[in-house]
Amino acid sequence: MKRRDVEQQFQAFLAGGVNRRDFIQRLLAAGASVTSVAALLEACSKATPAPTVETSALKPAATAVPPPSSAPVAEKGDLPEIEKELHIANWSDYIAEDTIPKFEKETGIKVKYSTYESNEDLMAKLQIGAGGYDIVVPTGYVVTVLAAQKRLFPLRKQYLTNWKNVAPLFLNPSFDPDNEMGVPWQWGTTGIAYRKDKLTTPPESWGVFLDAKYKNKMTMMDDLRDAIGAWLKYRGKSLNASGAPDLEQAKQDAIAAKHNLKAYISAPVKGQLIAGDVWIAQLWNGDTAQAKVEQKFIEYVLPKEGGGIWTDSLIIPADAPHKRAAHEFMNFILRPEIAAGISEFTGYGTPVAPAIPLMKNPVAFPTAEERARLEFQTDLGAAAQVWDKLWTEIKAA
Ligand code: N2P
Repeated sequence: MKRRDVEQQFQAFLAGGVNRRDFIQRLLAAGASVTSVAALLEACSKATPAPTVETSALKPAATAVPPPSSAPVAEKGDLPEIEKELHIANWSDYIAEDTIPKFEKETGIKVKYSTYESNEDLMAKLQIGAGGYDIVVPTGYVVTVLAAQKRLFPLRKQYLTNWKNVAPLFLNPSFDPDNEMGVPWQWGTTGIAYRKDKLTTPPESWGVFLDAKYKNKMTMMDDLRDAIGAWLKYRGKSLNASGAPDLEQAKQDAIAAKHNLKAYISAPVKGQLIAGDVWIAQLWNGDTAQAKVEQKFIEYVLPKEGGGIWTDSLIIPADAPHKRAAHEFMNFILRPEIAAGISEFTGYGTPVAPAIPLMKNPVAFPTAEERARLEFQTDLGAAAQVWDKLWTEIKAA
């Protein structure tokens, strides 16, 4: 989409001629990506309406305006009685098989459960506003974006009696400094899964994806933050970099590697790793552990240049229809035995401290040496649009 068209839509929106939903739909229909629309809306929620829109108006301005009238005003008090339904959208393969049945049996609440494969997918589900979701599970930097847009319902801690079980490491994260918005769900890292029976030497660098020897036997994640982030790390940069030269270099590296890739694919690559169609895949530690249960030759490595570490959180969208039932679910998964069951299945780390001694193979918190190589993704702010454009160019190359 041309910048001029974006500016026209943006101006009409600021002038009140286009409602929020139409504005979002027009941008998406015209080919704008969800990440750039999200960044624009974030800028919007902070920008003062202006008669003409200069490029600078696309950046957050200092003066705040109230949230759009469609966003419910945050209530601090009690919620009505527990609703009988709950709609959850979560990443695929990210919960134990018995978690939902147990919750339904115990509470009588009927759960509708759907899945997605990336934060981009999740934002698309939320942006079109058709979901009616009560709980979704974004990564930390997305919590920052949604909170800035006033699209989250602040937690009512009076219903979270098990909050005391959250390990201190997960209290007051930078993306939710006062723990007002999210309940930590799982944490993990982004590295490389590989088939040790197919390779002579284990991969140790993101540079392995540049090696034509493994052409069509390798995949990287279908996620711009992970896929571009890896190339920034490869060159010793931050995976949150926004400088033009760093991003240009990452683009060159990504395009060079793309010629060797079978696909950009995230969690669903597990089947191909198990079958041996893929030997080397950029992947998260937990999904790798799930695949290893079925194929013992699958291993995981954190490249020497470092990778990503993240926490995903349960959050309640501001327009969620069943907010009290959502709190019941949050409190349920903070129970040690329930949290242990979830992480035993997912292969990710649990933020619920008393769950750890109940587990056979708990994921250990990263050591100081590992932490030094790991970096949290943060909100890119205005640079999100630049990343978006880069990703489109990489995909088209
Ligand atoms: C889902 C794993 C999602 C982790 N299988 C991404 N933060």
